[in-house]
Amino acid sequence: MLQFELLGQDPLSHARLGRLTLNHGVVQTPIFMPVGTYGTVKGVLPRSLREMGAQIILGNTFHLWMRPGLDVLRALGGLHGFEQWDKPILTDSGGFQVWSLGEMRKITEQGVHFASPVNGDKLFMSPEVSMQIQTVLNSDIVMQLDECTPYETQGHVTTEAEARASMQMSLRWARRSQDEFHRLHNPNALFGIVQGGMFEHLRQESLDALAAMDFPGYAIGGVSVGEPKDDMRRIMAHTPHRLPAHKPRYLMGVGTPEDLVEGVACGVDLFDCVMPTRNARNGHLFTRFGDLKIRNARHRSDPRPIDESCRCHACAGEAGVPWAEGGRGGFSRAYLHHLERCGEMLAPMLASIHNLHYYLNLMQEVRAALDAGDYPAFRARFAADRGRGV
Ligand code: PRF
Ligand code: ZN
Repeated sequence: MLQFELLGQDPLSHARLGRLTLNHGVVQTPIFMPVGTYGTVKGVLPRSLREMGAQIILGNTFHLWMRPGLDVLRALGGLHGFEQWDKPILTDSGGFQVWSLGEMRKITEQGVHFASPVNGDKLFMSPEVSMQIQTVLNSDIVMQLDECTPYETQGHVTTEAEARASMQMSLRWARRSQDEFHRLHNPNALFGIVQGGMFEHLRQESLDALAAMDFPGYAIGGVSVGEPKDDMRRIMAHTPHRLPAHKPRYLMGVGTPEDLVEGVACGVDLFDCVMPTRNARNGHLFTRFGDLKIRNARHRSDPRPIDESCRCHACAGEAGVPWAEGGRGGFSRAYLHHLERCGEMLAPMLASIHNLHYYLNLMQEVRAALDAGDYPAFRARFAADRGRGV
C-alpha cells in the first residue's frame, strides 16, 4: 500500500510538499531517512529516533540476509518486530551492496554470484531472491534489484556503451522484480530505480521505460558513486522532475545538507545517506553555521553546545530548550571533545543524535518554508548561515 498526495509546489523550482502514506504510517515529504543497515541506526535507540522526529528509516536486504538470516527475521516479526521500530521502513535491494564487494562477485544477466563475506559460502542474489528477502523483512518500501553503474573502475571511466548495457539490464531486473513482487502478494510498495550513469539521454530512456511500468514510486540511483560534484549536480538537476509528478521520488545515498536543499529544488522527496551517522563517528558535526570538528583543540574548554540553535538531546538536554532561547541544558563542546579524545562510546552516540537531528530538522524547516511559500528565501538564508562559520 502506498498513497502520495501533493500538498504544495514551489512556483520557482521543482520543490514540492507531500504526504506519503505507507502500511506503518504517514511520512511528510521532503524527508531524510536515517540509515540502519544491520537493523540499527548505529548507536541510536529507537526512542531517540522518534524523539528527533524520524518518520522512516532504512534497512539493508543484503546485510540482513547474511546476518541474522531469514529464519530469525521471519520468527521475530520481520524487520519491524526484530528492531523494535513501528514506523515505516525502506529496504535497499542489495544491488548496491553486492556491487561494493568488488573482487568477490560476478554479475550476470541472471543475477549476482558471490562469496559470503561472513563465512565464504557461495551465494546468489537475483531480482527474485531480493524480492523474497524483502517480503520476509516486510519493509514498507521495497527497492528493485538494480546494477549501480560505477563512475569508474580501476581508473577506467564508464563509457556510454557500458552505461547503456548496465542501465538496460537494470530495466530487465525492474521487470523481474515487479513480477516476483506481485507473485509473492507483497502488500507493500515497490520502487523502480533510474540508472544511466552520467549520460542524460540514458537517464531519460531509463525513466521513460520505468514510468511505463507504473511503479508506485521511483528512485534515482548511480549518483554519488565517486563522480565529480558537477556531474552529480547535473544528473540531480536532470532526472527527478522528469519522473511522474504524482509519484514519490527518492535520491539514493545523497548527501550533504547543501545537496539536500538543492535536491528538494530539483524535485526530490526522499533522501538517505550515511553521512550524518558516519561523520558523527569521526567527530564531524553539522551545524546551522557550518561544520565543526570536535577533536580540534579549540573546543577544549568551550562551554557552549555543538549548536546553540539546536533542540537535540545533546545540545539542549532534557528540557529541549536551545541555548539561543536561554536554555542552559545539554552537553558542552568541552565535554564532547573530552569524550572523543578518551574514545568513550558516548561521544559517537551524542554526535549521531545531534547530526541526525540536524538533518531531520533541516528537512522540517524545508517543509515549513514550502508550506509558507517562501522556499527561495529559505535557500538564501540557509546558504548565508552555513557560510557564516561556527
Ligand atoms: N542503487 C541501489 N542502492 C543505492 C544506490 C544505487 O544506485 C546508490 C547510489 N548512490 C546508493 N544506494 N540499489
Ligand atoms: Zn544538537
